[in-house]
Amino acid sequence: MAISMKPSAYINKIVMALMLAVLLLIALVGSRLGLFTDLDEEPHIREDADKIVVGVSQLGSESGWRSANTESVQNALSKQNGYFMIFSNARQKQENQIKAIRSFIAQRVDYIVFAPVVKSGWETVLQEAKEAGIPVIIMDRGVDVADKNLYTTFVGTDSVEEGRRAGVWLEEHLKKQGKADERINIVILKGTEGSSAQIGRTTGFAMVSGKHNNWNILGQKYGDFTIYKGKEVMQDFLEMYDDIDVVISQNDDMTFGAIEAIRESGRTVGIDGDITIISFDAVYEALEMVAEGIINVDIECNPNQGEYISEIISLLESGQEVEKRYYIEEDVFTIENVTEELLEKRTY
Ligand code: GZL
Repeated sequence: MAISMKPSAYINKIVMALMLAVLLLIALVGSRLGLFTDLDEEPHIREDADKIVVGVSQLGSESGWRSANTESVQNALSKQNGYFMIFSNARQKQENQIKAIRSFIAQRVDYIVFAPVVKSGWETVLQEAKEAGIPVIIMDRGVDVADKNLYTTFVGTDSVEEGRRAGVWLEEHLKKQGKADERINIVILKGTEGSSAQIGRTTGFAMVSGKHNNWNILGQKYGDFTIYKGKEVMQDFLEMYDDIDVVISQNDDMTFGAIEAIRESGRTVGIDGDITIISFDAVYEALEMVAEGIINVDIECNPNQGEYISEIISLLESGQEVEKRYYIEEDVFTIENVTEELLEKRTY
């Protein structure tokens, strides 16, 4: 029995056949044009074949510090220095970093450098890079992976030590003020939730604050390392508490926003102000505010990591061993040591 088809069924069949033909055409043309990277293909012959090809996944451009960090990497991994750099800005999204790293693997770069926006969730993509035989250099922030062999080395800063330094400075400051035993009301503006910088600075400061029962932490909120969010969080704190003595702000951009909010509320900041300001990063604009007595102390976090990365790649290129971790020198800045001479020499 012939199965008679309704007219609409004929049309569906024709449409399906046409769609299939179109898809086949796209695949044929696409492969001719090299639109699809087949992992088993021979690596594409790149322009600048003599260059070291480095895929860089930067987490974003959220702060002045981040811009300085990016500039440092781009200056170090330049064509003049023998590199062909492929740069990706993840705009604070982990999935964008994972996509970028997979793209670097598909392009068979020689090295991958990435600043992880958060600590966790990297095992799978780092395993893929390892299986592709591509060394991974982690920059600025850390990752939580059980197998440390999933990356070659880490170049960055010790955020726990930075947090501890903030606590030690506050201990000394209160002693000088004769307030070592007074009740001190503190609010904390935290950086990007889950980032090693936020976790480390919070942990380091808590190592000191936990020793002082008279230090009363009124509240801690995430300000995402940005000026806008820092201001918003500080406005919330000012509405909730009318007796804040100290602000711990985990980067200068949030500090700029917080100071704006405090001044708009009619209160003052800094050495002769109502509220003591403790900040992190020590970017140029913030150091000027330290010199003016507006920010009481700024715990440095050095963004100049590009040259370290270039050095490490040179060692690896010549078959030499590298350390598992490279911490960059950092300082603590107050009105006492932020001089005109120091400001003239600052590169960020
Ligand atoms: C710290 C770095 C932080 C800076 C912020 O190592 O990851 O991210 O403190 C930046 O300014 O946004």
